[in-house]
Amino acid sequence: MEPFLEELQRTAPLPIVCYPNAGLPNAFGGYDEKPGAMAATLHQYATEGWLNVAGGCCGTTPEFIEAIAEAVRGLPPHRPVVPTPFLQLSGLEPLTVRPDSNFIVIGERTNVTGSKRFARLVASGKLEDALGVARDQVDGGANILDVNMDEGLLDSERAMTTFLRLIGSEPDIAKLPIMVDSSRWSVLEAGLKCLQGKGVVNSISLKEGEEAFLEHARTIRRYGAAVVVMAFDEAGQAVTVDRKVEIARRACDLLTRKAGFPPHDIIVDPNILTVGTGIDEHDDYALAYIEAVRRIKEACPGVSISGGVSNVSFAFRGNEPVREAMHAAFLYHAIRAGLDMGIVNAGQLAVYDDIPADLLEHVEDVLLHRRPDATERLVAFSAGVSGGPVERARDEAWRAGPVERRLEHALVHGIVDFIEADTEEARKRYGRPLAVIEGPLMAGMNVVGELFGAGKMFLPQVVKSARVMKRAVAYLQPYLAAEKAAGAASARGTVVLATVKGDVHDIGKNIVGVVLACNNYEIVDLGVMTPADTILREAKARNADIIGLSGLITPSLDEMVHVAQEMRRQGLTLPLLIGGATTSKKHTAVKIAPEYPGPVVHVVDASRAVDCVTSLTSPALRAPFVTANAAEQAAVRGAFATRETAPLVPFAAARARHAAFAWTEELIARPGFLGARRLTGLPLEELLPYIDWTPFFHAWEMKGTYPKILEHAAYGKAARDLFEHAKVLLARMVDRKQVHAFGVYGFFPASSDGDDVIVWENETRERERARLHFLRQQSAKADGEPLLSLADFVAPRESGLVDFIGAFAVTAGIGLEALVHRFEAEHDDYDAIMAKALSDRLAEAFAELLHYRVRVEWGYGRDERPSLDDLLHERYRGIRPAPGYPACPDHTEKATLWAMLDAESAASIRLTESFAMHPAASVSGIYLAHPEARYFSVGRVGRDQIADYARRKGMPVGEVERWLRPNLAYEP
Ligand code: THG
Repeated sequence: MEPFLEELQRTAPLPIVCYPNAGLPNAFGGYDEKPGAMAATLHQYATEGWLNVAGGCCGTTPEFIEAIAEAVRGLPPHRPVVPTPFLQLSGLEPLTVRPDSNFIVIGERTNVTGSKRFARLVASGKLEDALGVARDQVDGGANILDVNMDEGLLDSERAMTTFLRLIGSEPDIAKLPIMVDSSRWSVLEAGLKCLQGKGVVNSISLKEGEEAFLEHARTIRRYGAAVVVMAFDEAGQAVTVDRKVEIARRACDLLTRKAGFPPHDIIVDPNILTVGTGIDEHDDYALAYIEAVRRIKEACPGVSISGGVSNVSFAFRGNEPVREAMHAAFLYHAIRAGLDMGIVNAGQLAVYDDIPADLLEHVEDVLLHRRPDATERLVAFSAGVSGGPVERARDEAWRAGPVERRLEHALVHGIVDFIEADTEEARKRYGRPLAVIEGPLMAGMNVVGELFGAGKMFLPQVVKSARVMKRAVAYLQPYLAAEKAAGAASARGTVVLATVKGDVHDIGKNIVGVVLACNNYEIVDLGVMTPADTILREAKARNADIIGLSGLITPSLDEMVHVAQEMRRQGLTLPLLIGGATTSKKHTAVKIAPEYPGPVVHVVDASRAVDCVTSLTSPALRAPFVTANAAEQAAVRGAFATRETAPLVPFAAARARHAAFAWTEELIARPGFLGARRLTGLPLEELLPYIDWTPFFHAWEMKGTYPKILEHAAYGKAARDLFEHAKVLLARMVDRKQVHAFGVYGFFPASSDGDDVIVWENETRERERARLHFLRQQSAKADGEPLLSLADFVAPRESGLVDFIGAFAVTAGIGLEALVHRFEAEHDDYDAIMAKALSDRLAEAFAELLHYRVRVEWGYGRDERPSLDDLLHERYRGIRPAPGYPACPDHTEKATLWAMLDAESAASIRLTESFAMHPAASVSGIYLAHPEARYFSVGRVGRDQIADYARRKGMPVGEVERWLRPNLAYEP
């Protein structure tokens, strides 16, 4: 083989080769493109990192090749960015099957044995019409198209070839990956030759022994396709659970060890066999399949599972309603057991919840073999069930009720579809717009409030209700204005909300605003980064009843104290609410409440805000509420003042107990490059596999871990609905590129110098580029346990070795603001909050993806093969602590990172005066590669350390204290 081909095969098993024509042929069949222009285009592609091989085809000459070679010389070859451990298929468009993907629908109708119509059209050569069958499956929601031409009277190889080529020129069909379905190898191979993208071979099995199996598997691999393996072996078809699992295990083992298949390119089909045949041995077939799915998922991690769903109901051929109910019920149970995909009649899938209860019971009796006479009973019952396919009709019975009931229903269920018409109807009936708001709309919101209070509705649903309410009010607005009654506000009170100066986080604040607005409070939302004087000015101007402050980063705690002091100075007495991630009951009681004579109340989460505001604005409830709150805070302060604090280890002694490593050359990992690199134009799709969904549910105040939370009984459908909606919005944000991900990261020579880390200009270690300052633990620990500082994990200057440190800043919030404004303009707080929460997740996913890439580029992680779960639980070498978090709690160190990376211009992330990152959906940190580096909390530090730290930073002690005070309870 040519050395360059060998090199290519080693470095890029799936190379991207680009050798274009010199433009389109002109009217004379000649080519008009010039070498320079073509070379410029290929230069651009190569600069983007898209190419492994470049060249020229029709119309090019040696001059072209010379120009192209010159234009791409020295440019880096394409490398797959991140290997995804998921099944990825493609037609013209990619399809990635992730553990959290929805069920994948494989359209079954393009099958001459599975559809009489299709068979007829193919046999009579009406291939154009046969394409219509394929298109119907696409329109019916198929994600993959199964094509089968196994009919005795057909030349199956030719039919397969012709039909696949025809599909290839229909982009609306060819966008799907193809599953070539045949029991004959020659037909499968004929199909493989016609696929563009990455398809699936359906199927191979061990029926004819290992040798043939492996030979076929290797060939499929060479074509780059995925494979379906049926649960057959030399002894025949697997019918019992044990046999299904045993064969699956053996086949997967052979495929991964001897045919070079990664598990995610294997699809196991454990045989869906027909039930309800009247033969007793068949009664457990469906159950055996479902149980096999569960066990194979465990036995063969990473593989997908599929099956031909319509097989299960062959015994009821001719009775479509019963068959569809059987398919829906079978899928319901099999998907819960872990089924990833199925061959089905796309577009004809019934919804489990829509199956009439009596039919469902009879069908499940058969499928789950719940009684010995199940089949007889279903046969008898099904005689009465006929007619068209089960309707997927949405239950719209509620539309028949009176307008008050309809408004209530729409509010409770968050349905906006009819709200304007219903509001108009109510306006006509009630005469005055205000009467509609105070009448049926408020009544509906009261129901929402009650259900929420009773734990029967959850925050996302309430926010959806609020969206309906806002739409209704927006619709009435012009009438309200005309009536001049707008001023005669009926609100229960006015609340001014703001995220304090220096902070940009507002998801929690927005949720509180929405929930309060639903409860008929007038909300004046001042947004983020609001200075104290703006808050006070607006509160006075709007004659506010309450001020609510929000913040996420620790310096905001100090800013809240400042706002309280200003309120006192200006003589205000209205209640002050404190909320946000770093706020606490303790901080509120100890640091904020003493600064202000009015009530200061810490609000744990949005669901508590209503209670609290109701009490504070009700003449009867206010006094007892305020008294109880003050008493509780006095108790907290008392406990704080008399708290027993363990003595700290003196700073000098703590330093002497640093983590001491035997530093050697081998311990140090050398990064693949030095300096900073930008990452722009990263496709958001690449981030999706790295999303950790658990914090997303927390943002909506739903506690639990993903994916278990979806099945959490307490939340009913709420968690699933929220997740579904999130996925739809996320897909739209990604597809339409509504937000963008920017990032910058770099590696630098570094040495530790005491508890500082010097970042060098270069490896000669002569000039300092920057200096990072870290704090050290001082809380007593068992003897021999080191007291840690992050500096411990970098080779000390004295060691004579050059070590390295990394830094990064990423955001997925570019463009988010515009999107959020658009939603807010449409009175859609639900999507506005959702978009922010999703951008936050994307930014974290970006940090995770980048860390993965960094570990590979740095080298020490090159041989790690972490699973997604490992990634999300950070089970790998190397850490990425962030300034402002427990291991290095000083936010001001971000300024040093920004200087090292030039992050503001490289990634468009700004630091606010409190060192919060703007946009909020950003993550930054440093990378440490030492094998024993781990996260820890600095905890309490002593005055002796504060003094030393201030000296190292060249700041007055008072200034350092200002930044550290909210973080650290240092010695008084
Ligand atoms: N596993 C794998 N591949 C498969 C199957 C499987 N491929 C073929 C089959 N089984 C899945 N496809 C179908 C397609 C249609 C029907 C059943 C399975 C079907 N057709 C109607 C019938 O026969 O009654 C036809 C009705 C009509 O003509 O309109 O039920 O298990 N890997």
